[in-house]
Order: sequence, then structure tokens, then C-alpha cells
Amino acid sequence: MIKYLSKTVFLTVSFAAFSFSLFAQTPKNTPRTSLTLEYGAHRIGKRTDQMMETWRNYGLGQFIHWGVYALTGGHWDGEYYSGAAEWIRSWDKMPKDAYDQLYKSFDPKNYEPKAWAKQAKEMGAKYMIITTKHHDGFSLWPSKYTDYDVTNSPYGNDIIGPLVEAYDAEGIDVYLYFSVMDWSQPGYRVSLETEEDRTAYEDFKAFTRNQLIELLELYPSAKGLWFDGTWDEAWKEQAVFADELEKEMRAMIPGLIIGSRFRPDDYGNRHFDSNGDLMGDYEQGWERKLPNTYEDTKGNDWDAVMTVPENQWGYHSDWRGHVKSSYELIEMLVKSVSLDGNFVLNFGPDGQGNIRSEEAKLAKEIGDWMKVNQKAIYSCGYLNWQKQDWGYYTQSREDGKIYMVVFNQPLDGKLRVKTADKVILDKVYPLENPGMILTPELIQKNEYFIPVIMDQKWTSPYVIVVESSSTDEDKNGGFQKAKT
Ligand code: FHN
Repeated sequence: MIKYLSKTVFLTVSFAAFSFSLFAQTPKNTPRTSLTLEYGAHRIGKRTDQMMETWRNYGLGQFIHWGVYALTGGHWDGEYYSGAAEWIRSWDKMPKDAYDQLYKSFDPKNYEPKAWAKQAKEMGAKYMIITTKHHDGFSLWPSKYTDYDVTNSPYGNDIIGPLVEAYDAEGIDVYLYFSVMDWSQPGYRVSLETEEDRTAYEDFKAFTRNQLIELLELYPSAKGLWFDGTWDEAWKEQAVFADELEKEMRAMIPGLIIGSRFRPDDYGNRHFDSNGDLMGDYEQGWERKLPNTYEDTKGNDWDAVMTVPENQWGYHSDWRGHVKSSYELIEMLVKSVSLDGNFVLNFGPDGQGNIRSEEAKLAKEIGDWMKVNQKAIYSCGYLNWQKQDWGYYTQSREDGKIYMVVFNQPLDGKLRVKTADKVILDKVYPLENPGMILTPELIQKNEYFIPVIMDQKWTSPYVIVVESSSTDEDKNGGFQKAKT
């Protein structure tokens, strides 16, 4: 079957490319042709089970990138590496042999997963993603299938188990990041050019499967897997294998969540299959960027993973360029929730297991904001009212309350609101002061100004709550529809 598939891939690649150019030019709402796919999306539309509902309602998550790359902190031999710190092995100024010996110095004396989990909880994270193995292949758990793991470092102990336990204890769901790309494995290939490549890659696939099953056996409280490093041509030929493996993993942990970065479809397409349907439980393509509109999300579940500097995931001791402020990160969080997504902020602890002070400060500032405003984040999502320049709407999936999160205070103190049709504004008040009732001023049908008190000093983004109901009658001022 694998052989058949790889031939098929070659024969059909031009057809697929042709179809894609057609799709790209197909105007919205025009029915398009459907390819018959054996390994495309498993479902059309969102998962509706409880576990996925929990995922959807997280709002804020934490990512942790940690591995032996943290020991170099983005430098080698006195020289500064300007790429992402966890990629330093691919830098021609760092000899690969030197990198591959780093694990012999991996002994993070200050690793305290309970402290990390407490800090994440204080920040308001509801889930976290930990790099069990990044592209270098160093496994942070005791793996039976490789010697390149934490048990052969001076630290000698499992990193992942105590971390899962600590985060579970804080009520933060854990997701296991796993890079399929693995520079440490002899069978790993970028592409399969020869029979020898194909034979070697079969070993690599068996190894990958073994490690994944091992992870799920060792840490069964994990809620999902967060895949990476699946863009190689070799992996894109593995639709049959990946589909079987995904089914096997899902059978091990009911409700397991796997995003769109794992499987390729019959034509080697990832994230979205050749018919444009999402593969996996949520879209995983939002890395260091956010969608701008709800249309950009195609109505799918999604999360965005974000670095504090421009592009550093693992520990880099010398952040250069723009470093995001908590204000910017809070805005990204709110924007994500307003577009039905989760926002995941990355942390890169140093080689000793310390969370750097800049990240600790951001976590504290975000946490302080969340303590006051979390109702606008947790269990909230998209509202179809026209976006306004003052900020973002979110709406509670639990009780329908609407939250206006204000980042730009209008100079006249009036927040413009354009509702959907047949909506009545019942009660409007600041989240921090529910007793202060604000009276909306009708401008025209479905459009209001909400006056906000100007003598109050706003030091951070604030939230106005709108309780509303809908009516069948046209009560909003009785304006007639314009006839054109
Ligand atoms: O190459 C990696 C990168 O180092 C980092 O792990 C990010 C996190 O989403 N993922 C990859 C690129 O997509």
C-alpha cells in the first residue's frame, strides 16, 4: 500500500497542483469538485465531545521549549547565533559533534516543575505544551528506544513525569509536543531518493511509533499531542502509516486531541486536505501570527503559539529586536479568543531550569490582568457584531454575556457598538464595577454609543459587560430599511 501510495503521489502531484490553483481562483460560495480521499479529513466540522469543549474553552495556554539547546543559550565559541536558539545545531559555526555531546552536561539543578506549574496557574494558563523531544531528538523522558535521552545525562531523571504531575495538580491540562523530525536517528530522512532511504525510513517510522506509544503509556493523563517537524517530503509520503498511527493513539486515550500538524493526506497535503478540509481536531498553522478576521479561521478550532521575542522558542540568553510587552500579549490573547481560538505563550527556561526574569515578569503582569478580567477569556469565543476600533468583543459560551475588551479609549469617551439585527441591550456595566450601570445612547438602528466614565484612570485594557436579549420585533428605534 505504501508503495502504491508513493507512486500515486508522483502521478497525481501535478493534478493536485492543478486542482489547487483552481481552488485558489474559485470564488467564494462556488461549489468545487471533491477528490475522493482515503486519508483526508476524518470529519467535516468541529468535534463536539466534552474533551474538545474543554480545549475550546481554555483561552490561555503555556508552551515550554526545553532541551539541551538551553545550555548554549544561542551562543557558541563566543559567537552569537541569530537564529532560534533550539536550531543552533543547524548553524555551520557550531560543530554537530559538539552539539551532540551537550547532553553530557545536562544537569538542571534548579528544575522545579511545581514552581513552573504554580507560575503558569498564576498567569491564568489552562493548558500547557511541553517539548518532550525537539528536532535534535534529545528525549526528556526515559525512552527505551534511544540512548539519547535524559537518563544518560548527568541529571539522570525523568523530566516529563514530574512535570505532568505538577501541572495536573494545578489543574492545568498537559499536551505533549513531539517532533517527528529527529536529527539523532540514523533512519531519519528528509526525502526518500533511493531504496536504501526507504529501508532506513521504515526503521525510523517504527522508532517514531514506539516513542509515541511509550509516551502515551507513561503519561496517560496527557490530553493530547502537539506535533511538529512533519514538513519533510519523506513524512509527506506517509499518509497510510500516519493515519493508522493516529487511530492507534486515539484508541489508547479516549478524547485525545491531535491538531492539524500530524498526518499528510493522500497527496501529501498537511493541515488541510486536498479538498480544503481540516485534518485533525484543530488548526495548528498559527505560529507567531494570528488570524485577522473570523473568515481567516474558516470557522475551525485553532490555537496560536507565540514567542516573546520575534522568533526564539528555546532559551537564548541575548534577546535582540522587539520583545513583546504584556500589553501586546494580552491584546493577542483577547484577539485570539474573539476569533474563537486559544492563545499559547512560549517560555524557554535556561539550562539550569530557571524561567528567565523577563518571562516571569510577563507571566505576573498577564496573571494580574487575568485575575480581574478572566470572565472575558475563559469559555468565551466569537461574536458576530461588527468589529470596532476600541478593541474586541468576546462572548461567553456559558451564559451568552458579551464582553467588550477596550484597548483604545476613544477621546470622547463613547464606545460605538453595532449589534446584530433584533438585539436588545438589557444591561451594560464595567466588569470591575457591576453596580455602575451605563446607559447606551441609540445612534440609529442597531447602533449605539456606550458612554464610559472619563475621570477614571485606565491603566490597562478594561472590560465592559453587555447583557442582551433578542427579539422578533423591530424595536431598535423603528428605523426603516434603506431601499436601493
Ligand atoms: O522549528 C520549530 C520551532 O523550533 C518551534 O518548535 C516551533 C513551535 O511551534 N515549531 C517549529 C516550526 O514550526
